Amino acid sequence: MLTIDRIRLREIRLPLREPFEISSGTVSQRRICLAEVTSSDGAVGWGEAVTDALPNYSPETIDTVWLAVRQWIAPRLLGRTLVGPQDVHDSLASGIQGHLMAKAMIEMACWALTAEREEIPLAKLLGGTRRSVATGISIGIQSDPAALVDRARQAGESGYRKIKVKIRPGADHAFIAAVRDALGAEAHLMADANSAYTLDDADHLAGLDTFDLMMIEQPLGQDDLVRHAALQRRLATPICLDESITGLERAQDMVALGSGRIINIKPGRVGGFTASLRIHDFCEDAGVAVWCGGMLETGIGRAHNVALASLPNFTTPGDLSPSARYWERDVVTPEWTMDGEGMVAVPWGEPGLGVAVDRARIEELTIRTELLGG
Ligand code: OSB
Ligand code: MG
Repeated sequence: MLTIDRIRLREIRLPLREPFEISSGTVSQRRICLAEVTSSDGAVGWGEAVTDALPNYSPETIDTVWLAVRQWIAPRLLGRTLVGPQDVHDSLASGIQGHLMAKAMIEMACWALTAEREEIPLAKLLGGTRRSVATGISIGIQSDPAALVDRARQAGESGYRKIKVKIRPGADHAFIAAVRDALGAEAHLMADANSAYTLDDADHLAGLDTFDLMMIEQPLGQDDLVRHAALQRRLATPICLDESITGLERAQDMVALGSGRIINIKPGRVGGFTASLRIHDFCEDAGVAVWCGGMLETGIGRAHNVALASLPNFTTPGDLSPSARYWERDVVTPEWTMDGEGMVAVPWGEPGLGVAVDRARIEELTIRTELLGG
């Protein structure tokens, strides 16, 4: 049984070590919403929203997350007794449309709280099996191909198992060609467009087929499952959907329509772990590869992602870079690290998140806080 007594929301500001540019915008300092959920027996679980300041990746922002939790999500959950974290997703499904990132933050905090309380690793609670997870890097748009090649080379040398390059019209073929040329035929390369193209660009995108990419992620708009299907028919490169997959039904639609062949599961985007597990299991049955994406999370969101990526059907390296790729100093101890083979250890020896939340560090970064319930 799980009774949620209170939820503390926090906004922290955390500068990235270097700006991260995608087709729809650049972020230099992250605005991150964290939630600390406390149960009636005093257990605590942390959640992190995958939003930022602007609605460029999805309609949600840190401010809509805050509003949705305060106005609709917290009142639905506070003081209610649930059988367990498995119930949170469906409890929030009816009567609150959308706001999946806000729901995910709270839902995932409830799973972390339960793992903490049962003194088992979050990975185990979720049904994970891997001792370590393979990681890839996501490299933002660079000023020119030579700068991108530098980054990609460094990444390859540090052990990353997959190199994802952000693209947009005007920064695509020449950039990818340069990286393929520099890293050789064996390198595991992919591109992520974050919806920067339209179906009119089909021939242009088919030109990427010669670079033997593992996949091209989200070339078209979030709602464009039908157009993605038309595009996939014209590409040899598999399409991977990110923004479009907001739950199990969209994953089923992708398969039914042929809109893509691979799914980037971000638990923070699909409404949390329950939805992620449903998508994972469906894809396993359907023979669709999945991998765990990232949203420049702190060590808290990273703990959630690493735990999820330990499930068996996460067969492709995730965007699970170590803390030092993003921050001067993370908000957890120990920080997340990666070995020379591109593997991140799943903390099986520790209960809950598997890392300690550094409260003093978080306090220092906090801009605002609000206590709901209690
Ligand atoms: O599309 O995967 C994406 C970051 C911000 C917004 C969208 C995306 C990303 C990333 C970052 O690719 C991956 C990471 O966390 O390292
Ligand atoms: Mg993406």
